[in-house]
Amino acid sequence: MSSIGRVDRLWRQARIATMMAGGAPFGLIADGAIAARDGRIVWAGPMAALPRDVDSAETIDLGGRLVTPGLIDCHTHLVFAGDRSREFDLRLEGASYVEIARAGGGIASTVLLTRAADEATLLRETLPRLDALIAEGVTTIEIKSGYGLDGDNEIKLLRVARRLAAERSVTVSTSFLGAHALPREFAGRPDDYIDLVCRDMLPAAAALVDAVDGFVERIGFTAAQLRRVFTVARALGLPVRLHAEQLSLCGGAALAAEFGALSADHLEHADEAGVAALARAGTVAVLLPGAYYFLRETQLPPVELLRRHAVPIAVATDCNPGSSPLSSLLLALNMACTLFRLTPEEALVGATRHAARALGLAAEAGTIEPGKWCDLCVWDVEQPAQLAYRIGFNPLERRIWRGQ
Ligand code: DI6
Ligand code: FE
Repeated sequence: MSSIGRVDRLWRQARIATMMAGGAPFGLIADGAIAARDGRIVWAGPMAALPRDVDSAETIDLGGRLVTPGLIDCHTHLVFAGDRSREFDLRLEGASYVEIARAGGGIASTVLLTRAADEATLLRETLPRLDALIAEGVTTIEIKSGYGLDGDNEIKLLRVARRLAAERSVTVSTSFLGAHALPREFAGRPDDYIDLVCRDMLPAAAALVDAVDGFVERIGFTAAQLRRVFTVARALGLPVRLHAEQLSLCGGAALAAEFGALSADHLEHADEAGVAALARAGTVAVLLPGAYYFLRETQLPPVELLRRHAVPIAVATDCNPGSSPLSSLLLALNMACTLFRLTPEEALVGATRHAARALGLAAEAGTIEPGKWCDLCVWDVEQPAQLAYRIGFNPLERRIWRGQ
């Protein structure tokens, strides 16, 4: 029997969904214990195998409750000002998302409001969205820029994203999304804007950035334009991710694969060649059912192809004001099952293990095993599948971030 020695905290009588691959469904341990030291898990396993020498400063009996890894929302546009409820009206009257964008609304309207807001205002407007996610057990969140679209405003958004990590007990991973939409001062000159992104904006933001994202789409940028941005990202040593094949097939999946992207996101219109390329590159497919639902899309992502090619699937909220004003990751799990036909286990893996991988954090988070951050959710449910099954119900009993 192994030895643990002194630990800060020991949780006992837990039903643990470790979310590790290869064992029982959900990596389930029926009657388990978890020990943490210095914010990391040092031991997790069945109570019967708990080393006798464990000496814990604090022991917590969970009374048989379910424990999962802390949830990871690996795709959000959390920091923005204002809302787009007027566009919601227009869409319900029949206008499409693309028509609204082409008429100067859409992302561009949020850019105007976001440029006008200072950091304190953005922080104040963003915290309720973050708190809603945290209340459901999110312990790691990815946050993109992309509503500034000039050097100073993109940096402002990234600084607010970093501030959020200081204000709350949550891990924030940032993505630079300068190539999200064409700012109106560059109307008709997309290549000039990409020049600015490559020469000035991205290098200036790099110190605040964990990865580089982009939007390859008819209302976004071409794959050739994003290739230039990704080439700069590579030179700066930054990993990439991409909004790919969301509204049409534009070659985003192939581009993501070409650069060994951490993730390719949305993918509703991806074809088999794109999926096979993602598989070869080891890129995670991030599915965003909130955007599919809110835009009333009908083209389903190619889930069967992703399974057949063994592409890891993650699920996220895409929380943003235009296509997915969703601040519930549990609802995203339910939607991934009801709309995309993921199994509850696939959905939960998608918000834990595969989400960690999509952020390049597979060694730190996403499963309950020794060495990882001690980020845990304790739930008042019997079965892990219930987390994806119920709608509009939050059974979180407690949330532990870095062992606390
Ligand atoms: N795809 C999306 O769904 C979001 N961004 C993107 O590239 C939408 C952002 C918005 O409409 O504000
Ligand atoms: Fe998005």
